[in-house]
Amino acid sequence: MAWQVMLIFGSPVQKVHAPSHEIVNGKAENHAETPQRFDSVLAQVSSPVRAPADHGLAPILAVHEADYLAFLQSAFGEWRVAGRDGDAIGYAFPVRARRRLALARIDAKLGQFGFDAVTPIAAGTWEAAYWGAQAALGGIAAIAAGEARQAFALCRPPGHHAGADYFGGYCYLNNAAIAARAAIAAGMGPVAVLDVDYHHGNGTQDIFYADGSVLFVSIHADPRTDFPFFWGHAQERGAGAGEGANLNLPLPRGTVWRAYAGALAKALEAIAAFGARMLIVSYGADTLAGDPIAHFALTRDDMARMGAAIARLGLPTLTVLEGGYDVPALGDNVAAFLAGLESA
Ligand code: Q9C
Ligand code: ZN
Repeated sequence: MAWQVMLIFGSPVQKVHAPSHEIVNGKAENHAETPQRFDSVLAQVSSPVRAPADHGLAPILAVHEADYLAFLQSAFGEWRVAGRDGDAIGYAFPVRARRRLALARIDAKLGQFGFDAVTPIAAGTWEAAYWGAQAALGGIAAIAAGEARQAFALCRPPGHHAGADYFGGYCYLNNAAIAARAAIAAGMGPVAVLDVDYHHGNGTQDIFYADGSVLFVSIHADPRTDFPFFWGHAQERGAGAGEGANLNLPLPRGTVWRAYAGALAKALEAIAAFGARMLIVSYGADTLAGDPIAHFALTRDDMARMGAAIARLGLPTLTVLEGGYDVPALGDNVAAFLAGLESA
């Protein structure tokens, strides 16, 4: 048996982000992406969770625009100054001619930088997202230093729907992309990002779409039926220097392990063919049967199978947490996936 060290990173500050509501079917419902998700994972992982060092804003600025980061830091305060209760949420979005305008009103800024009505900015959103990104950077630093061959970052809020200058899909900072750029800066490239969350990782795709130094591969629910709808279609293959470095493998609702494993085999083949030397996995447990907002039908044992299949690539691997909304089951699924990853 190979005794690989899996180091786990996360900060309790990540729990201060606690949005109350999201818009579901036209009504305000309790938000699915809760701080209890952090505790569910904390209770089930086998090794102690390390608080990450503060790597500062520079590695985040390697992915996100400075004005977008300034907005994330000031938005909730501006919302309060405007006399509003509750969380900041936009209601008007620029589908045509999206560009930077010197907008005064917080509602306008929320539309300029956000793309949906399910991703509120709450009191602790910036601090939680910042420390989630630091958790991912802690994992890269540990692997770069040879302390571990694998790491897991307990990122919540999640990251894969966030782009260079936008938030959405419960995501504000793209932890996987920040980690990928940090890995390249540390000389660990070429990097592949494998996204196995139920939803397409549109933010990660967008960040690397014309960047041939990172391969992005995603297995997800067909965007014709599922969020984020506008991205994740099979014909999106990258552009310019990134032409061919984007692979989307959409699957229908109801997908079970047999069909999922076929898509995973294609994904792993593409990662090997790309010549990746470092792997970042965006792991969402929302592929689990019975997830309250998603519609695949994988089991806990399938999570272990998925981890083991990925481990056969033999690459240094950072896993970052994305979705998974069956809160009591989340920690056990993460633990099963990580045990699979450590088994090869
Ligand atoms: N009625 C992540 O998993 N819409 N984000 C769901 C359900 C938003 C998911 C609608 C889903 C966002 C990281
Ligand atoms: Zn998801």
